[in-house]
Order: sequence, then C-alpha cells, then structure tokens
Amino acid sequence: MIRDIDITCLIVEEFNREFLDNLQIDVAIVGAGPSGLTAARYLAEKGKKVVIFERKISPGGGMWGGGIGYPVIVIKQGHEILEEAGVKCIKKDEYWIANSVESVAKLLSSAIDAGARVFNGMSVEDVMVRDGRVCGVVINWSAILTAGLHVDPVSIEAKAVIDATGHDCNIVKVVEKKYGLSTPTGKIEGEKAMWADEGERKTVENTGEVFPGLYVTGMAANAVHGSPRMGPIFGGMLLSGKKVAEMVMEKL
Ligand code: 48F
Repeated sequence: MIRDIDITCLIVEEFNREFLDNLQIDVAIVGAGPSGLTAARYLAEKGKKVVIFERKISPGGGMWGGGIGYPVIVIKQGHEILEEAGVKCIKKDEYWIANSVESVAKLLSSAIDAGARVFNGMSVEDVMVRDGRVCGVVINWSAILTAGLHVDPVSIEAKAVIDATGHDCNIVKVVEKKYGLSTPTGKIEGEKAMWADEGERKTVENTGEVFPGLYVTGMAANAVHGSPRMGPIFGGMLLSGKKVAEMVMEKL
C-alpha cells in the first residue's frame, strides 16, 4: 500500500539532505545555459564541489529552442565539447550543426554525471562579500520572487561564483551596483547588436574574473564587456564555459 505521507516524507528528507550537504561548496554557477553547464562539467570532472542554481524549473537556458524555435544549433568552433558529451555533430562546409534538444539534454546529463548538482527553481538574488571578495550566493525560491512575496533569502558559501546568466548578467549587475567592478571601466558596458563572427570571438576573450571571486562566462561576458550578441551559434558559449572552468581551477 502506498501511504501518501511517505511520498511527502521522502521528498522533504531527501531535498533537505542534499541542500544541507551543499551549504559550503567550491563553485556556485548561476544559470544552467550552455556556458554554465559546460563550466559545471569541467569543474566537477576535476573533483570540485559544484552547484548550478537555475531560476527556471528546466535547465538549458536559451539552447532548447535553437534558432527561431527550429531545434537546430550551429557551431563554428568548439564542436568537440558537444561530442565529448555524446552529442551527434554533423559537418556542413565550415560549420557543424546539432540538435538543440539533444545538446541541452547531454550537456546537462554529462555535468550531473561528472558530479555537479543542479538546484532548479532557485534564483540567486545577491552575493556575499567579505574583505572585498565574493564568497557566496544569496538564494531564494523563484516562485517566491515571482509572487512578489516579502520573504528573506538564505545564503551558500562558495570559493568562486560564476555568472552564467546570459544576456542579463544578473549577478554582475548586483555587484556593479554595490561595489563597482574590477574591469578597466569598472562598469557594465552593455551588449551590442548582432554580429556572430565578432560575438563568438569576444565571448571567449571576455570570459574571466570581473570582481575578486566573481567570474563571468557566456553571453553575460559579452554584456559586461560591451561586445555583440551572436544569435543561435553556440561554440563561443561552450568554449567560454570551458575557459572559465580552467580559470577558476587555477585559483582554487
Ligand atoms: O541565456 P542562457 O542560455 O546563457 P548562456 O549560457 O547562453 C546564451 C545562449 O543561450 C544564447 C546565445 C547564444 O549565442 O546568445 O542566448 O550565456 O542561460 C542563462 C540561464 O541563467 C538563468 C536563466 O533562467 C537561464 O536558464 N538565470 C538568469 N538569472 C538567474 C538565473 C538568477 N538570478 N538565478 C538563477 N538563474
């Protein structure tokens, strides 16, 4: 016989166990788009304790829908990162193409298999700063924020925080407002108009630390540094995720 309260008990106990086990982590990644998922996989493969906080219920960010809702993505550089995750990539002249649904599913699955933990439906609304360094994230249930309820958040300690929130660069925004950034101009430059070639190159170049302990990857890197968007071409996101993982590894 199934007891209804057994189900309740199992869910609450298991979530609490996992949550308590992740109060002190090596790396907090904010956003489960292609850059965040890639960074998570590489860091977890190196044995780091990694948690991705994703405000939506479904991880994947802007990758699910490919271009204009057609589930196909284009890659010029970095297709090997998808292949390492088991995604079938097809060469078309100087490009590669892949199915967007397969790509999200396998990037997510390979990050989880490597040991990364995903807390979905959870938003990062602030960071913790001690001695001029970001040292954790402040989180709340997205449902609470969406409902506009006045409910205080809680915090997680992390040795490094990665902003992988895409076009909005939400975590860098919070830090810029309160402290300024350690970038040359100290502020968010804002994303520029569509230019795939330049955007793809710059997203990798712009990846890095923007305040002690806070790193930026993917589209957020271009938004912070004033570089173009690039539409449904995803190699830059993957290479940026790999690069930020390597940079964080060097510092940990
Ligand atoms: O937007 P997103 O996919 O970021 P990305 O990894 O990739 C960008 C591409 O998808 C595309 C593009 C490609 O050429 O331009 O746009 O840079 O994923 C960002 C994720 O962050 C989540 C958001 O729901 C999305 O899944 N997110 C944003 N703000 C928060 C957040 C927050 N404050 N807390 C938790 N998650």
